[in-house]
Amino acid sequence: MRTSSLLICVSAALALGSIIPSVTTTPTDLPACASQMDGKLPYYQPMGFNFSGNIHRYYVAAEVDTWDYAPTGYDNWLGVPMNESFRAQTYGYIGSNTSIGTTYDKALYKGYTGPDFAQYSEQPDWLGFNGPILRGEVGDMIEIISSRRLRSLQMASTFTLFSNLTLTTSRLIPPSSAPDPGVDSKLWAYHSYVSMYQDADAGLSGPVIVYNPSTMNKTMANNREFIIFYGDNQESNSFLALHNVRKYLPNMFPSMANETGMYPMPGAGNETYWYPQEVNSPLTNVNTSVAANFFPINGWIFANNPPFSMCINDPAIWYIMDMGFDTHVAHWHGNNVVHNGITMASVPINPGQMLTTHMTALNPGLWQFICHFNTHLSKGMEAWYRIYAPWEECPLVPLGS
Ligand SMILES: *[C@@H]1O[C@H](CO)[C@@H](O)[C@H](O)[C@H]1NC(C)=O
Ligand SMILES: *[C@@H]1O[C@H](CO)[C@@H](O)[C@H](O)[C@H]1NC(C)=O
Ligand SMILES: *[C@@H]1O[C@H](CO)[C@@H](O)[C@H](O)[C@H]1NC(C)=O
Ligand SMILES: *[C@@H]1O[C@H](CO)[C@@H](O)[C@H](O)[C@H]1NC(C)=O
Ligand SMILES: *[C@@H]1O[C@H](CO)[C@@H](O)[C@H](O)[C@H]1NC(C)=O
Ligand SMILES: *[C@@H]1O[C@H](CO)[C@@H](O)[C@H](O)[C@H]1NC(C)=O
Ligand SMILES: *[C@@H]1O[C@H](CO)[C@@H](O)[C@H](O)[C@H]1NC(C)=O
Ligand SMILES: *[C@@H]1O[C@H](CO)[C@@H](O)[C@H](O)[C@H]1NC(C)=O
Ligand SMILES: [Cu+2]
Repeated sequence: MRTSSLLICVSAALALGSIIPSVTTTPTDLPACASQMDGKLPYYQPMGFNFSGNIHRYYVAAEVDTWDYAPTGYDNWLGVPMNESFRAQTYGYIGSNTSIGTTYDKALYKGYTGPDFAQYSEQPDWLGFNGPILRGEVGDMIEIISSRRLRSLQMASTFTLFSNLTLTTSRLIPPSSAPDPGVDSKLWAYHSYVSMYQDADAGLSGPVIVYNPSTMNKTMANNREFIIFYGDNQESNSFLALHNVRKYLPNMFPSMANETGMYPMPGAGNETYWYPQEVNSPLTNVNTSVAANFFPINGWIFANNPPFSMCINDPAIWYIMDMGFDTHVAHWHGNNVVHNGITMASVPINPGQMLTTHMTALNPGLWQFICHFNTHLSKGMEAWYRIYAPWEECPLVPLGS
């Protein structure tokens, strides 16, 4: 097994949108990493950064987890079981002995409560396969231990790709990450960046919310905050594609694995840098009739999500992110959103972009929000949201409490 500490360090790091990456320690063991969560400011602080004294600590592991894009077993858009949905049939979402169906192993970020990585941190049920929500105010520091606890995966039959490396990183939130004028919060994101395309198809991204100074608790208490992740997952291109065939369709594995030509372009780059990308982008014969393309919202297709819920008149902040390779058009039935001061029915978003939009929950009902591109919609890009009516009891914890 070949490894390179430099590269594994890079590959394990979370790429955080626009938050100044500062000192990243060398990979080491967990206790050593934990002791580096010492609240010390990194030696370089960008101009205008005025440390608030607040430190937020997060414990994030990249893990392999089994994920079902349609756990209810229903296409809740047509209102029929998946196996009777013409859309699910058309796009290869029905499991068989030659198609994996809707359940795959994915690489996902998981939040833990402490440096022992013993217990998952609590996350909202609608968050789906997003990584844990990281938060902080401008002027704060975020300290993260990230750990790769991907189970030992045999990509080829010959070696184990992942180990349990951990590293500590400190991130400052400078004024250049601040919310837009007139609002107190803004969405950023983190994602894996070994081989971006294969990583994104496997999962491995999550949200970061940045607040203005002294507004985080207040904003969280007085708004329903929702993350919606418009993604696209080509399971045939996930770096776990071959692993999935081996696990879920073992009979097909021999014809899918190309043991001789598994890694593209041997010798094409400086191996010190290139090797992790090579092993993360295995050349396989896995195709879309075996492992389908999904267009999920937070990991769910065909409104399989637990509804995003509000009481009537609640202010809501919808944070939207797009981490795949396609443009999406976020569209809510029943209620409009305000984006940059403009009331909109639909909000377009490009890959790698994050947007923060605001809604007042005026129109009660169980509504869908979708991607307005027909092709994405057909492949599952719709989710539920609910606004409880004035004439029914709202079971949610009231805002401001
Ligand atoms: C930095 O914070 C200190 C203490 O709160 C304050 O006195 C100072 O004006 C701030 N500087 C800037 C540039 O915001
Ligand atoms: C779908 O699955 C159900 C339950 O397994 C079964 O009763 C039904 O016949 C299936 N429908 C089709 C079209 O295969
Ligand atoms: C898949 O199952 C069908 C019948 O259920 C069988 O005829 C076929 O040979 C199987 N194919 C493979 C590749 O196992
Ligand atoms: C990684 O950590 C897990 C859980 O602590 C352990 O079961 C596993 O053996 C470790 N793997 C390696 C390669 O050290
Ligand atoms: C914000 O809430 C957190 C967690 O409840 C608490 O520890 C912190 O002191 C609060 N900050 C302020 C400024 O009230
Ligand atoms: C395996 O990969 C090699 C190198 O890319 C290629 O020449 C060969 O045709 C592939 N074999 C199969 C069965 O796809
Ligand atoms: C590859 O990168 C390493 C690390 O920067 C460097 O030491 C080495 O000289 C490079 N090799 C080549 C062939 O450029
Ligand atoms: C996908 O691969 C399987 C197994 O090799 C093959 O039977 C099927 O025709 C392929 N489908 C496409 C669309 O290439
Ligand atoms: Cu779309």
